[in-house]
Amino acid sequence: MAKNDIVMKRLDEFKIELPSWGFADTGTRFGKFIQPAAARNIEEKIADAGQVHKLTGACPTVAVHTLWDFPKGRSVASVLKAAKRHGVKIGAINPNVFELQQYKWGSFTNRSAEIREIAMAHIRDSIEIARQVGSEYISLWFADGTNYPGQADIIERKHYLAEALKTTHDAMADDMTMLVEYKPFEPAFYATDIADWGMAMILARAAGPRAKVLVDTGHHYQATNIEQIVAWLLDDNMLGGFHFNDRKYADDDLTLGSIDPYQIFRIFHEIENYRFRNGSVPPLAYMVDQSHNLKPKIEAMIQTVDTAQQLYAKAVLVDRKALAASQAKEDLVGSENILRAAFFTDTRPLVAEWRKWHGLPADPLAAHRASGYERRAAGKRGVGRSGDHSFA
Ligand code: PSV
Ligand code: MN
Repeated sequence: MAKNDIVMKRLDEFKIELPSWGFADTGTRFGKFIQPAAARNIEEKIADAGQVHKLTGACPTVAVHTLWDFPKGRSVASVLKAAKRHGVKIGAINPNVFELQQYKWGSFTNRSAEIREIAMAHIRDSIEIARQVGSEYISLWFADGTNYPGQADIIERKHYLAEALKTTHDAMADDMTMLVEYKPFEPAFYATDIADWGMAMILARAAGPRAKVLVDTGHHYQATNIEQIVAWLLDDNMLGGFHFNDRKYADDDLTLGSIDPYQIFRIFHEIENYRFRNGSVPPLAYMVDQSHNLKPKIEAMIQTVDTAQQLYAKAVLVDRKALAASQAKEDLVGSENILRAAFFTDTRPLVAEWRKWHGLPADPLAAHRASGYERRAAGKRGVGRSGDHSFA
């Protein structure tokens, strides 16, 4: 198959899940700036995700957060109805065991068996929601950790986690996968209970075969070689998916590739290299995890999807046979230049061609701007919304 045809095929397969929370007003701990067009509830979040999918054709599913999107009184049926109306499906279910007061000392790692059981009940509820909406993923992230040396017994907390994750694994239907996400710090500032990919992998392995590791690109220290982690996890059949975002400092949740597009390209390169070596890639959940404090949210999502497609296409273009030959000769400059040649290829025409082929706008951002969606949403949603919230 010609290289460009392979790019088209890969773009067909490359689906990116959008996070419901990325369409709502969010902020930093110093406050939030309100956007009149921001979604106020799950129906509006789904409508916005639907707009991104309609224009990009690449985002058929929306990740939801159990606590934020299924508050008391919100039926699963109404969420399913909204998804149908806006042409998307519900994707990963994200339990939320980090926000309520009871989790001050942890959820699954709380020394109180009663609190651990409350957290487990929420996870079971989330698994039930997954069953009802037909989602194949339960995506787990824990804020659990300690803030000071000596605060708790690190190993005791590890044992609590292992036990609870095994219970979670066994509570899932056979066709479900659980994703275990790690993060080095925040909100815990001394020892996060699942701080890195090694810890996540040990726990996922112990939980069972349907537990995999989730790599959130923002959850690493500055110098960490994320693509190496991706390559290793893939090779050990332990990679389950991604939370895409970019960062300058820590978990900044900036739009993908806004700071370091080469890094995202290198991650995609490792995925395609795995395919080159093995013939195929295991199912991976490509998800966005971004909250846009200042950029208009739908625009930021379209920009992210566009960037992801461009960078993925570049990675597909790497001449892997030439690379292998160059590596065998220890030709460092030549090998690196093979990667750089693909990275510096302008893939915009290729992605535009893919869109044309699917009857999509060649420039989804321009199409969104021309559609008047933002203005209409602001008119409907902005009413009664204060732009000068004060924070205590
Ligand atoms: C935590 O920082 C995290 O990356 C988890 O994935 C949460 O589900 C998400 O952010 C909430 O925004
Ligand atoms: Mn995340």
